[in-house]
Amino acid sequence: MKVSDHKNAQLIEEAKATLINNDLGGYTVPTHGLYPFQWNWDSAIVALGWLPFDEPRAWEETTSLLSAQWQTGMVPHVVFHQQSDTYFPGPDIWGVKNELDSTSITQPPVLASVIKILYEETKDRALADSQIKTIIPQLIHSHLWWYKHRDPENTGLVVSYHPWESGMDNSPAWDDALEAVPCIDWEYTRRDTSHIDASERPHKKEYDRFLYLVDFFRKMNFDDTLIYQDCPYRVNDVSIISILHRATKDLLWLCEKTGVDNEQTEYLKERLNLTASAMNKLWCAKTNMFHSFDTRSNSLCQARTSAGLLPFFAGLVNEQQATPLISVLDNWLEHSQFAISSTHPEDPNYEPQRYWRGPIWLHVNWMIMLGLKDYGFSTQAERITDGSRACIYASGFNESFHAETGARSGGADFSWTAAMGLYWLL
Ligand code: 9YW
Repeated sequence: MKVSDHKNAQLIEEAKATLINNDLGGYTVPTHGLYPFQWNWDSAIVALGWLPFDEPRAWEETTSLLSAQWQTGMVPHVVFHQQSDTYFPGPDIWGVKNELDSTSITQPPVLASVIKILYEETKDRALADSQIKTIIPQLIHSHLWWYKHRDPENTGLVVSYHPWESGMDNSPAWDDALEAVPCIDWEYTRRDTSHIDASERPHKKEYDRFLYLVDFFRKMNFDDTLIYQDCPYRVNDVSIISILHRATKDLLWLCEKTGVDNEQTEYLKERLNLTASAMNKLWCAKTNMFHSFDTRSNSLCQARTSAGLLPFFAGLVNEQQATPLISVLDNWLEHSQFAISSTHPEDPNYEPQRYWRGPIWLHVNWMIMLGLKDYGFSTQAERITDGSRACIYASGFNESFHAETGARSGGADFSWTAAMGLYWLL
């Protein structure tokens, strides 16, 4: 379904206004109140939203994020550019002492894939050429960090230390792995549930463990080696692995276009091969899809989540896996007139309105859609595009959408949804 041209033009104006209103000068907050800082993968997606109407601002979104890159190469999950007491936990709890305040973890590295799009689609070539020169070394630094620090044993599969790193905070995929994490022993006041109804947010038992991990990183002095050894939560997240893989390919494409060819790019190519040869570990022949892997209990994470479809985005689905995985996806889509929900509707932990346990997230659908196109599954790619657009028609630019009704779930006036509208759907 498509709405009238008039209605579409109106939605485009609303989407632009959402970004402009969430712009705090060089970076865009996901939404005011609930998320008042710069988030890593949000900013990458948001840059795509700026692109059609303000190219310099699109690039600036990415450079402001990269300005917080750690000396190690890590690009943090949140950059606390200014103070705000509407969010918890703030910089005092994270305890990072860098020039720019940030959290001590990262988020799915979709940035290089976005930069490739910016580079290809920016009309002002002088702008693109000048930006890319400084950005490529920063991206290389970040990707080397991922592979060296998050896969020090060269298994081919990087690890994540916190559900917030996955960007899919309370996904049922993390339930068992999180259960093994102790709870913190101090009192705290959450801020999220003063903005959004608790029925749409993670439970306290999850927050208690989220915060234990935050404390743990600080106690380890943010030392990657110590954290790798002792972190009670250590997961091969299939979403991060897939996004990183695609982003590394996109980064190498950028390097080739701009004549960067050195030991580091050779190393990244080797890493791509290593990951491709390790992916079978994440395939489950019972569910016919990919799952994350808990390296502490040595077992696959049980839940069937949309992350398990992201290997399409990475080109990491082999010939034998593609057909059964497409059947899973077809069945998934039969449950809703909208798009892919974050958890499969037949999964016992599916909750259609609770954050990453059911609602539809448009940027995840966009990545799955791109992957399906690459594999030639154009019918499914179109179906996901239409269903994603239907979410915006149903309730606007929300953080996410109720998996069955398309109603608002989470925050309103949300930047990445407006960006997906502007770049992809409207
Ligand atoms: C947090 C901002 C972020 C997103 C994540 C989402 C949520 C909460 O909000 O995280 O405190 O990091 O799960 O994907 O980047 O929109």
